[in-house]
Amino acid sequence: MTDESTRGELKTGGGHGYLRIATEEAFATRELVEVFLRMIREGQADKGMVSLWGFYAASPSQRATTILERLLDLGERRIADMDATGIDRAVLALTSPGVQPLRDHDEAKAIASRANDQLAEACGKYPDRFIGMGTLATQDPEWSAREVHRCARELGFKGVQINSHTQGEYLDDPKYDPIFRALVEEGQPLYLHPATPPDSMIGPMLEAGLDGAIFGFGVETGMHLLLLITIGIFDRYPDLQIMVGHMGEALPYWLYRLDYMHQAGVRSKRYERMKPLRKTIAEYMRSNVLVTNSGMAWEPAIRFCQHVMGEDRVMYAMDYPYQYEAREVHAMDAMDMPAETKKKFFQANAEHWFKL
Ligand code: 1DF
Ligand code: MN
Repeated sequence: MTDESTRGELKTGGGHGYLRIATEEAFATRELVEVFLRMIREGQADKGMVSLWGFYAASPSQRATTILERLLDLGERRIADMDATGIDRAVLALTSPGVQPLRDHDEAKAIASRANDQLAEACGKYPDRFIGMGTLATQDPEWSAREVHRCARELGFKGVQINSHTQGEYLDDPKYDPIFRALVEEGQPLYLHPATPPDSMIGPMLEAGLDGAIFGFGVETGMHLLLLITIGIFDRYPDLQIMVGHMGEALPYWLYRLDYMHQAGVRSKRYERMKPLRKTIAEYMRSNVLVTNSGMAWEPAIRFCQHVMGEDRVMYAMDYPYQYEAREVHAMDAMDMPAETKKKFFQANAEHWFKL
């Protein structure tokens, strides 16, 4: 956290007109980090994992060591960091890529369910501060559907997070349908969180250092959401809500061109997979997609998204511990928008869409 104490304290409790609910906050379990390191050591990790977790789990740099410490804490240290930045409640999820890269499905399921149990325990200990989202071993869609139900009914979680591709496969593959069906049955959102692009995409980004949060995450995840929209996921599940971070992974800014070219593609029957949809992509963004400003504490982008998607669909996120910055909370507090709109951004939209 950069020191911005000159601007005064950030307090929890809503005295300034709203609670701050941060909606894309990460934790890790020790066994997951150990598995990442083992995969890297044994040559089973893809290039993205070598880049991302080779850094966070093994670099002696200050950034990596403090982030790793904070990821592993679901107790007093995290609460103290939330207090210090005025975060009333955090929606927590197992950090990316979760267990999705694991080749051994039984190991993936065991680590995912233990992570869910550990998160549920922390939420039980801090019920007014922590809100849980489940993690899934998407390698096994039927198991994952059962885990969606367990997370909702037994663990009290409010949604699930999937970290983009699973070993190069995307959720538009029909085999993942049970996961969507389970989410709709529970009335819970999917948070489609970034992962590093698979080896088939990461090539030119890697050497330039563009593979991770700086850009590769967004390319991978924005494309993933487009794959889902264009396969007609929201025609199949009109009540499904998908959340994405980082101001919509660039899709809001692209909407005009996306719709123009999508409709041109449909009319010309250029691609077998590109079928007519009931709505335009812009309309789905206004009925089935929610965005958070994780990593994007930038008023122009936030106001643009509120304008094109509706102010009920844009929510606050810090992306703790990867972007733990008090000055960003100050900047968001200072945004030039009506008090009611700001309360929606920080509090009311999260309460509504996560059903808190
Ligand atoms: C980073 C950023 C890593 C985000 C993350 O999970 C993550 C990063 C491993 O800065 O390397 O969730 N993020 O969402 O921006
Ligand atoms: Mn994140």
